Amino acid sequence: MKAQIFAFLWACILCGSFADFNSENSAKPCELAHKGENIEFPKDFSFGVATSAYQIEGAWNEDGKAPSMWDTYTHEHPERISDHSTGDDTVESYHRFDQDLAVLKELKVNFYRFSISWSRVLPNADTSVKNRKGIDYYNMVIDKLLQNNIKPMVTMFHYDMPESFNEFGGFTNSSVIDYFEAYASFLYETFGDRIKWWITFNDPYVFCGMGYAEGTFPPLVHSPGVGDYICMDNLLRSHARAYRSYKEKYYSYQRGKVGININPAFFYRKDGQTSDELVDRALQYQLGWLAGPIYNTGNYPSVIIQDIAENSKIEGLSESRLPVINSTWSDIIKGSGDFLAVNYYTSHYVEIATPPEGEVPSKEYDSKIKVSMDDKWRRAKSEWLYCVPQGLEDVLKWIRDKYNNVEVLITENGWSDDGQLDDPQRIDYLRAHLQAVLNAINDGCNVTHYTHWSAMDNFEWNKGYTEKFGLYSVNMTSENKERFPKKSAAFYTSVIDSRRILR
Ligand code: PNW
Repeated sequence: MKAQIFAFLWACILCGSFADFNSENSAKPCELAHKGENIEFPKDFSFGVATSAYQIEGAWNEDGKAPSMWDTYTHEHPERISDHSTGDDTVESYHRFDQDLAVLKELKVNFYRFSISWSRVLPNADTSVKNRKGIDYYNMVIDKLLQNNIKPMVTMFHYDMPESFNEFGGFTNSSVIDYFEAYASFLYETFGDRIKWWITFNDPYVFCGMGYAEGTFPPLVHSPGVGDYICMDNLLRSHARAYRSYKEKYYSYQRGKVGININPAFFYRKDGQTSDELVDRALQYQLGWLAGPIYNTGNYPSVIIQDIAENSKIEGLSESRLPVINSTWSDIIKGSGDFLAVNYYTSHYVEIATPPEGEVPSKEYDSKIKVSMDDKWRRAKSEWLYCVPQGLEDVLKWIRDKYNNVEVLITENGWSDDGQLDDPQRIDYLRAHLQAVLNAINDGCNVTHYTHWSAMDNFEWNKGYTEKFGLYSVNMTSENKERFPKKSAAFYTSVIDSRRILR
């Protein structure tokens, strides 16, 4: 009896403090005022939603698919996933694409961004085996989208490296460049008659940083300042070669576009000063690391080259930890993007750390910066995600100014919660970020697509099914895994219908 009373009291305390967090949190601003004259999105502006293969497909070992490193990782390390879950089945999109299609039709999206599982179509990672059933699945997806007037947009690589290639080094083995180029060419050949939007890589910073520096994502390598830099370098070269292959062999008759996806934040000075130098440094270390070489100079940003060379010397190394891009490679890399795809979620405060913080070596240490969040910003369920819509507007303007107003696609933007159908916070976030996009367009930014992450709740990497980003909820306990619209889904459709952000 005592224990029951105690449990009851404890529950009350917990629910009380949760209610406090929630009401206090929702009182925080998550909005952005309209700027400029136009209140309508341009006629040819497209709205879509995104997913990725490992997060939604399931069928991890069916019909000839070989494991990716996310399959082996979740099987071997359940303790690393918040709810000890895996993506073995997830929302079963491999078997339930018709249900996904119904969602997309109901949302009235203009396009659908999904990713192809490399080891589902090429189980050996190379082109020695082309898995018919895997290819048939994506052909079915693409054809049904087109029949319904929904443009397919493909991500070639969304974290799920084939395990067979991971075993011999993954993105630290420079053979990955040849393997990725062959994979990309195979995709152009097989699907390029119908795919006009190709994204080579999703979120290189997250992938290389968590996989090869922090060691919190597979392949669990802890090698900050070395492993992550090599990963980024091989990934950049893989991207550039895949781009060149398209231009040389496929573009003349397929006429599509190829770009890369980067996840920037904007940075605001903690000391309130207005000089741009620190903000620029922070952005170069993040967005500029890959966008600089591709959309600007063909080489890494000079601030990065200098800092890392200096520190490497102090550490007694004969060469910089940052790989060198020679002139042959520079020519391949420079200009290797028809558009820049941006996943924007949140922003940070930035300050110079004196002395520099972080492990020696590490990106944190090399960059000499320290980032933080503001208590005044509204927080999502994910601890890294705060609502800072102004950051999206500012990032878009920075891209406009630094990269010659390259075409920008927002390929992800979204909010996490517990998955409730009544989700006013997601609506606030969506509304404010759409406003940021419209403000940026009114200010001359060349943004042509907005994509919400995600179409439906799915496997959120190390957070399993505990953080939900969907416009639709999925009944995970029923046999048919029905998808149900949240209130935010209707709001998004109202924007797509009216091309305005309704109050
Ligand atoms: C994206 N950040 O990753 C991924 O592409 C999705 O697969 C994922 O489900 C989604 O975000 C939600 O986490 C990001 O810290 C993770 O700014 C973190 C950040 C950005 C993108």
